[in-house]
Amino acid sequence: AADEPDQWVKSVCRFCGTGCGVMVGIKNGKCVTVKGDPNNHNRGFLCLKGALMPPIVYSKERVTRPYIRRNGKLEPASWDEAMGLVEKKFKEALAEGGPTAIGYYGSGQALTEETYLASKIFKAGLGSNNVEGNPRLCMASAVGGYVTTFGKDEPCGSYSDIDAATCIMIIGSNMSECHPVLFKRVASRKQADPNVKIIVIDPRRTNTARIADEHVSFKPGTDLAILNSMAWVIINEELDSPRFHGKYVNFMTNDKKKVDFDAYMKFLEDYTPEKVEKISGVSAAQIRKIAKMFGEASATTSFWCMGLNQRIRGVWANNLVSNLHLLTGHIGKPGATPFSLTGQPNACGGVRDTGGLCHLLPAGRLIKKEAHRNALEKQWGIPKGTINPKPGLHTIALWNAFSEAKVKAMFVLCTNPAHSLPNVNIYTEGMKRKDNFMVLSEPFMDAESVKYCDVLLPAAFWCEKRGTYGCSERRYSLLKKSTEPLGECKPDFEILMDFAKRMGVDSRVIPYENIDDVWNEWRMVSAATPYNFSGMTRERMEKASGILWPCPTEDHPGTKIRYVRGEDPNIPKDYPKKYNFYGKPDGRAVIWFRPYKGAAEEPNEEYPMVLTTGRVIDHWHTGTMTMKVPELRRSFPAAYVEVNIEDAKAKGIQNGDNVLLETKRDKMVFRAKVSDVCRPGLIFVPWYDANLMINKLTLNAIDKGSKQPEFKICAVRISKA
Ligand code: MGD
Ligand code: SF4
Repeated sequence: AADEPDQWVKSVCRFCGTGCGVMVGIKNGKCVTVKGDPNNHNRGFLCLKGALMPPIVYSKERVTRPYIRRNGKLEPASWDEAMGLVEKKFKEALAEGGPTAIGYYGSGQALTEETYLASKIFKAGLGSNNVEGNPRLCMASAVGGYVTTFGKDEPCGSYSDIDAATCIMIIGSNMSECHPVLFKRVASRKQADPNVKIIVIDPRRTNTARIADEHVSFKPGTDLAILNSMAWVIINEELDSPRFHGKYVNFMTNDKKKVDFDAYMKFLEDYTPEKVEKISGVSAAQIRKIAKMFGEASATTSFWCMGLNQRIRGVWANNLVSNLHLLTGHIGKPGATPFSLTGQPNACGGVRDTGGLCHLLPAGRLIKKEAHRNALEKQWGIPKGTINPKPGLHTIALWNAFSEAKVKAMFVLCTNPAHSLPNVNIYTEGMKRKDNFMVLSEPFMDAESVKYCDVLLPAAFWCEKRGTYGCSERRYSLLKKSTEPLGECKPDFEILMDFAKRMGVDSRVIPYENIDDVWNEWRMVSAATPYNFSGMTRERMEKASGILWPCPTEDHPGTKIRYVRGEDPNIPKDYPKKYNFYGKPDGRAVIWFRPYKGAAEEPNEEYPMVLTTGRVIDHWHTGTMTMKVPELRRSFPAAYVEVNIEDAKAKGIQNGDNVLLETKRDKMVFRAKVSDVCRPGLIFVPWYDANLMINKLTLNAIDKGSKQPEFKICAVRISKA
C-alpha cells in the first residue's frame, strides 16, 4: 500500500518505565508509524501513547533552531552565538562562585550515554557535583529503600515473575494507567488462573483496583502502619519463614542497632490489626485477610511506584514492603520478589545506574567514599583527587539555591522543571531573576520552562538519535537512529560535547568520537562492580530486544534473578549458601523497624481534605508530547478534580461544576469529576495540564533520606467556585 513504511527500525517507547520495544516505520526518511516489537517483553503490545508518536515528532511546536532571550523575548540565534553565551555565563559563574555556583538538571528520559556524559563533564571536568535530575522527584526513595535493605540499588526480579506469581500485591501504584502494558500482563495472569490473588492497596479505587480480590482503601499516609500490621499477622499466623530470615536477614532498629527477631515482634506490638484499624480506617479483618494472602501464596510479587516513593517517609515505605518479602522468603524464586516500578523510560538506566545524582558516581559508587572516587579516577585516566569529595545539592536544594541566585548558571536538559517541581511558584519566580542564567535543551516551544530560559537549544527528539534506555526490570535496549534531526536540531550528546569543549574540559575526560564510545566506556567502568555490563556490546544490542544486567560476558544471557547462586553471576558457583545479599558486608539483607509517622502536612480545620496528584493513562507528565496527539488530547483535554460522591453531596458540588481548590501555597479552579474513585476526604488532580498546573498548590517537603518531595499528600480546602 502507498502508506506502507519502506523500513522498520527497532527502538524503545519514549514514555513509561515499562520500556516496551517498538518498531519505527520509516517512509521517505520520515517516521510515519509505530508498532510493538513482538520479540520484546511487551510481546508486540503498546498503549496508545507508545503507538501515536508521529504527530509528536512533526508537531508545529518543534524548536528547530537556537534562541537567545533579549529584552525579555526569545530571538533566533546561531548555534555559535547561543553556545558562546552559555560558555560566557558558565565561565562567569565559575569565576565568581566556584564549581558550586553551576549546576546540571537532567532527566530519566535522557539516554544513558547522555546522562553518563553530563555527569562526567560536571563532576570530573568542571569540579561540580551539582548534578541532579527529575529521578529525584520519582525514584529516589526506591533507591534509598533498596540500598538500605539490600546494600545495592535496583530490583532483584524481572517482569517474568508476573507469570509465576500466585499472589500480586500492588501498593501505591496505579499500574493500569501508568504502566498499562505491564498491567495487561498482570491482568492476563489473573485471567489465565483465577486462583492468583491480587491485592491493591490505594486510597483511590483506580482501574488497577478493579481486578483486585481485595482493594484496601486507607487514610492517605497510613500505609506504613498497614505494612507493619501485615508483618504482625504473618508472624502470628506462622506464615513467616524462620529458615530464610534466620539465615539471610539482620533485624535493625530505626537508629541502626542490630537486634533479634524477638525485638522485632515487640516493635510490631504497636501494629496489631485492631490498633492499625484505628490509624488507617482499614478493618482489622481486611488487614488479616491480605496478610494471609501474601504469606500463604506459593510466590508473592509486590509492585509499587510513586504512591510510596513521593512521600516524606518514602524510603521507610519501601523498606516495609521488602520486609514482608524477607520475612516470608518470597524473594529470589520465580514469581516472588519486591519490585519497584520506575516512572520514566530511563530513570534506572540513565540516572541511577550511571550515577547522575549529586551524591553518586557510576555503578553504585558514592562520591563521599574516597576509594570509590579513586577507583573511578583511575578508570577515567584522570589525576587522583580530581573529583570533589563533597556531594552536591539535591534537586530541591539546587533549585532553592538557583532561586536565590547562589547557583548562578544551570544547564537543564530533557525535563520541564517550571511545570514539574513541587510548590513551583517559588522556582519560576527564581527563574525570572536577571542575576542567574538557565540554558534549556528542549524540542518543544510550548514547554513551560521555555518561558523562563535564557538560551533555548533545539534538541533532536527520540527517533532522531541513538543510544540506550534501561527500564524497570534492569533491561537495557538500544534505540537506533531512524530519521535525521529536524532543522538545526542536535542530539543532546553533541550539545553536551560542544559545551564541554567550550568550557575547556580536559580532553581526557571526553575522549569520544561518537555516542557508542560513551557506551563502551560505561561497560568498562561497570565491569569491576556488580552492575557489570561488559557483555552488552553494541553489536549484541543492535540485534537483541534488550538485555538484563548484570551481563559479564558476551555469551551471558542476562540476569533475571539477583542475589541467588546459579542465577546472579556475581555469586561464585561454589558459594556455600543459596542466597548472598552481597551489597551488605555479611551477605544478609535488613528487616528495618520503621514506625508509622504522619504526612508533612496533615489535613486541619482550615484545609480539611487531602490533595493527591498523579498521571492519567493518555498523558505523559507535563503534556509537552502527548498533548500534540489529537486522539490523546481529546480523551483528556484539561485537568480536573476528582471528588468523592459523599464529599460532593456535602458541598453541593455536581459533576462538571467549577470548584475552587486552595492550599497554603496557591489556589486554582478545576472542573469537578464526581465519582467513587477517591475515598471521602481525598481529592485527586492529574498534573499534565500546563494551563492548570497543580504544582502551584503542591508541597515541597522532602524525605530526610531520599530528598524526594511529598507530591502525594498535602492539605487542601475545596468549595464551589
Ligand atoms: P516531562 O514532561 O517528562 O516532565 O517532570 P519533567 O521531567 O519536568 O519533561 C520532559 C521534557 O523533556 C519535556 O519538556 C519534553 O518535551 C522534553 N524532551 C523530550 N525529549 C527530549 C530529548 O530528547 N531531549 C531534550 N533535551 N528534551 C526532550 C517529571 C517529574 O515530575 C517526575 S519524573 C515525577 S515522577 C514527578 N511526578 C509528579 C507527580 O506525580 N505529581 C506532580 N504533581 N508532580 C510531579 N512532578 C514530577
Ligand atoms: Fe510506552 Fe509504557 Fe505504553 Fe509501553 S506501557 S507503550 S512503555 S507508555
